[in-house]
Amino acid sequence: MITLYGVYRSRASRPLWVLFESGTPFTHVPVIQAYRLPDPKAPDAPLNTTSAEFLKINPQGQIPAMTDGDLTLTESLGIATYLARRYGGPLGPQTDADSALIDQWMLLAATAIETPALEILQAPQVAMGEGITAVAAEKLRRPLARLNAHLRGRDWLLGDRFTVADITVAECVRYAQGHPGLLAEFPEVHRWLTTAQARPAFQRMWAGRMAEPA
Ligand SMILES: N[C@@H](CCC(=O)N[C@@H](CS)C(=O)NCC(=O)O)C(=O)O
Repeated sequence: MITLYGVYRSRASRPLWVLFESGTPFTHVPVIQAYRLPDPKAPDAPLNTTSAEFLKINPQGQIPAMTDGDLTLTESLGIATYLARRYGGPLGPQTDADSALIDQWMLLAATAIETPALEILQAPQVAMGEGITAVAAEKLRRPLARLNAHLRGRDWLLGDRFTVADITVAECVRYAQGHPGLLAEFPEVHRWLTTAQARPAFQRMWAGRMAEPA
């Protein structure tokens, strides 16, 4: 039985989207980030990333984490791809080439998109936010241009099949969606992201997220 640890308002959104796409049953344990609590060590504090019980699952104290029988995994992208391979049917790779392409796009998202996109998401809360946003947007233009060219004439990253690659990349690009004009520069990325986010499984994940306190 799968147990997924981590609130919706975290990178747990990635495996949650995979689980909802595939209709896989799981137990959800909504561990919250300690930094979001006034006193994470208080006796009545909810289960959080510094709780002793959770540190037994992920000694690094980060969400998401997952157990499936004897297997314990951390790292949202590793969990998402495991779930897609093991339980996701067409969401996962069907051939070695699929497998390589899923890794390629996931690694592009993790190394070239996630950090600058997060800087855009968090910029409104920090000093010098406008400057940070401008620099981050410039860093994103190169990988977004690549995605844009690749998606021309394709519905999804692997062609006509929606896969875990679309989930992992879309969840990283999402962080930059608040930028006022960036995605308009990349219409194929905009089309692809909007279509992915219209899927019932994304909507279910998003509703879960909205139901949690900000
Ligand atoms: N590379 C990790 C990053 C995990 C991560 O930073 N998780 C955040 C929530 S999205 C967290 O647990 N923050 C609490 C902390 O770092 O103390 C992954 O993708 O799973």
